[in-house]
Amino acid sequence: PKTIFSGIQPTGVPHLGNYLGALREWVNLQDNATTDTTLIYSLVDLHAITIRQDPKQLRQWKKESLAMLLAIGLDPNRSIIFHQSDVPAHAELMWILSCQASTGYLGRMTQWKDKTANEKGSSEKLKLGLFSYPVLQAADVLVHRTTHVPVGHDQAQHLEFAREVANGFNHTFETDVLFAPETIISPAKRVMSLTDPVAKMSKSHANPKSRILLTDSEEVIRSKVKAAVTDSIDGITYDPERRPGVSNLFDILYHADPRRNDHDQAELVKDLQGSSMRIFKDRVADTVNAAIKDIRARYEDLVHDEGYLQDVAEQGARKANESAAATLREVKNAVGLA
Ligand code: AQP
Repeated sequence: PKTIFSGIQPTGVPHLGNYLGALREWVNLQDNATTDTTLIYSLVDLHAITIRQDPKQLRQWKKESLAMLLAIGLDPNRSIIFHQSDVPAHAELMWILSCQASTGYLGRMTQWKDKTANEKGSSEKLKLGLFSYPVLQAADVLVHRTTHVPVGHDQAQHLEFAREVANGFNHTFETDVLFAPETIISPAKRVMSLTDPVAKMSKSHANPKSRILLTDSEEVIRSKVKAAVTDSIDGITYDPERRPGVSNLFDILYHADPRRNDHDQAELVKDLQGSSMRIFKDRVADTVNAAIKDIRARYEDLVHDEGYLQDVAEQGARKANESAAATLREVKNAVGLA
């Protein structure tokens, strides 16, 4: 039997990068899963508060993110979908693992180094939760005895840490209660920002034109793609080093196309070589719109159905609590807490 776990932070409406890099893979895994596979998908709200959130806004984003997970095609009867803070075992296991994890290892994490680079010299402002969140991430995965974790490239290092923590714990307490999970890296590349194509597309970037939201109308998609930063080199070529903007649009076009598996990207590049930038961008906008229009329509219905969303959250919390309870009990036993 397999157990698949993954999470997304409810820090805004998910964007095309979240979808192509992660969420679409979650649905694929669900739709191709055999009956002995357990699928667990979490809205990781405890991770979201590692940076300051407005309480009203966070509550709204939690609801919207849940509606979006359903809109993309996750089925609550097939996948366990839940808010992380509804399952206290995550935070409880995190504490126990924190007493095992080395601060040196955590300090070497790329994301910590990136996020702290601009806060140099002001450790008063740097929060402990931001430093230790890979430990919470390890607990998220380990508490469900996950065997496989689908993530984007940027998360591979944190998964390595989770394996290290699991093996270290088992070794220290002479047990085999924790499973070291395998990583499933998403086939899609990182989707880059439309306004700054050397940075990744992100929910929290200040400029809303930098990302395409899964809720964007056709008109909005068209205008964002039209305004996407490219370059003044003639023609359309694929060259991520010299032409990051155009190449990002190529990647989006290729990965958003449902027929992508029938041809490779080089063919697509050859097809479009002679096009003008306007025609190329139109094609990108059309393809993105076609890929997300049904999601957008389902989302509009779901997000207003408060009763249904609450039922799904309660059902998910109940199942996730059950899934986590056995591991936590055995961990506490191993440590001598129970
Ligand atoms: N630009 C991206 N391209 C491909 N995959 C991406 N992911 C995020 N951005 C891209 C993948 O989406 C999943 C959920 O991400 P997350 O919400 O947990 O956090 P994040 O990676 O920090 O995403 P954002 O959108 O940039 O959010 P904020 O701005 O809140 O930090 C992950 O599997 C991630 O790899």
